[in-house]
Amino acid sequence: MTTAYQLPAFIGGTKQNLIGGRWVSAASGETIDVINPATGSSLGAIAAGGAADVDAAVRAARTAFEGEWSRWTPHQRRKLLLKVHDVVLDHFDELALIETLDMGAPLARTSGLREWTSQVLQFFAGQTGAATVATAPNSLPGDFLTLKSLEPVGVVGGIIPWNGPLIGLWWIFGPALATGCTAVLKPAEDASLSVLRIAELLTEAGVPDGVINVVTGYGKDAGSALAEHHGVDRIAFTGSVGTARSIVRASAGNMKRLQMELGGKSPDIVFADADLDLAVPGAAMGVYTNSGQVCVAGTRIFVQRPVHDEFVERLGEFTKTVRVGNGLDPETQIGPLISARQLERVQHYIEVGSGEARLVAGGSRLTGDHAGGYYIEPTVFAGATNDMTIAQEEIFGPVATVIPFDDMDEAVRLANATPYGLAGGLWTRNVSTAHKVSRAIDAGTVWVNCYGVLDPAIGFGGTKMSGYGWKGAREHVESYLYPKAVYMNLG
Ligand code: TXE
Repeated sequence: MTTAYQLPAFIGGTKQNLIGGRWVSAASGETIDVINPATGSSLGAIAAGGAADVDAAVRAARTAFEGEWSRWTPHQRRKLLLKVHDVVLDHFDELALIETLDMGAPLARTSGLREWTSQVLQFFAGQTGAATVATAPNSLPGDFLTLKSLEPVGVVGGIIPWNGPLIGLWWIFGPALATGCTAVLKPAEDASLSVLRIAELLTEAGVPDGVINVVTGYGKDAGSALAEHHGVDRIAFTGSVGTARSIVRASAGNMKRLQMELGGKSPDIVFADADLDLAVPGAAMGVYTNSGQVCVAGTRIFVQRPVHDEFVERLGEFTKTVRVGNGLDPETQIGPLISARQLERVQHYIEVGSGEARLVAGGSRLTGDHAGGYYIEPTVFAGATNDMTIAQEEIFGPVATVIPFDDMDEAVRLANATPYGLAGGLWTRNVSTAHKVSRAIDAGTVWVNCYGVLDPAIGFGGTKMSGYGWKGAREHVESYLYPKAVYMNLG
């Protein structure tokens, strides 16, 4: 049952790109249909941007970077970010609805991002003074004055995926606005609407023309053109490892600075002394949230043998209670997958998993009222080992794989036996276990007795094949700046 809602006026028609403060169609005139994953019906179209559009956007971003924007003081940029904060929050109900319609996440989740959005914008507003200048008056023999400053790197190309554009875009716009960089953002072809609406709001909030540009389109056209463009100084990418490799190669031409946040196959370890009332729903939702389309999803659940059977049984029971449906229904906990392609991918892995391990719950596509959408039941496999395909490859769907273990050493060894290193979790009442294991897990972020919480002032990032470059905190801001030394002989 979906409650009555008013379709935002923004939905429908053909959207254009924002280039140099003007809304323009793709040079080719081509468009991409926008599909509501909950119903399979059309929400309009976006521009299918390509190399010519990216080139125009990069030129506009360069002109803005070298123009009036370069003379804005940190104080002015802070005021601008706070204004953006207010305008975006004023429109948050509309933005959440657009995101739900466009990429399927439940309204409960997208509206719940209001507080996080407020925090992330306030955080970046507080970072506009990061480009400080340090002086060292007497550090060299003779009469020298040395200055060390941090300068904005220039034009930043952002390439983001479809699993949470309402979150992903701030990791690019936030630091760009804070540091005086300019940006060209290429959202995913499957979910661009909330980015385009926010681009309108940024203009309304007073972001100068050309500082923020948005070019929609396919990765092979607009994305690769951005990665190759010699007018781009830095690429911030979130997505798959395969695409990351091609971006790394394409960006070598002018030695772009890179930030790569890729996938994961994160371990979530349940020790025998854990509070299972907390661990069962916590670990389950650590996989199912956003239909499993989360880079940090804790998809490999390692459970210590004394509680293994009880845990599996309770996880199966919990999973059957999770409400899957149209994200507009306030009761819905899990919406559809993003696309027919993603549904096919997840179904393929469920088939592989059924041949490798024991299916405990879920596993089927929803039919009946849900036939038009890309819904899959949350799914649990048990009796698995860490070398199985479902334990090694990122599925990006609501599929949990439970693997038993005997002791702490084995848990850590199995947890780290993956090419990825984005995140991990553990559930225990023992503070010593919590410390030892959280240090031993090879991952950028570890949660203890919780999963997926994120403070923009602390941030997160990955290691190994999950990429490099921290999102959030001072490190993120500094990666939009480069250090510069000036040695002055005063003699
Ligand atoms: O990702 P892509 P896809 C993983 C997840 C998912 C799989 C495939 O396992 O099932 O990747 O998803 C743009 N040059 N993650 O195919 O291709 C593309 O248009 C430049 C994990 O959607 O990486 C989109 O904007 N750009 C991940 C963005 O890259 C290119 C989130 C991501 O798409 C390009 C998403 C190219 N050659 C998927 N090709 C996470 N870490 O959260 C594509 N793009």
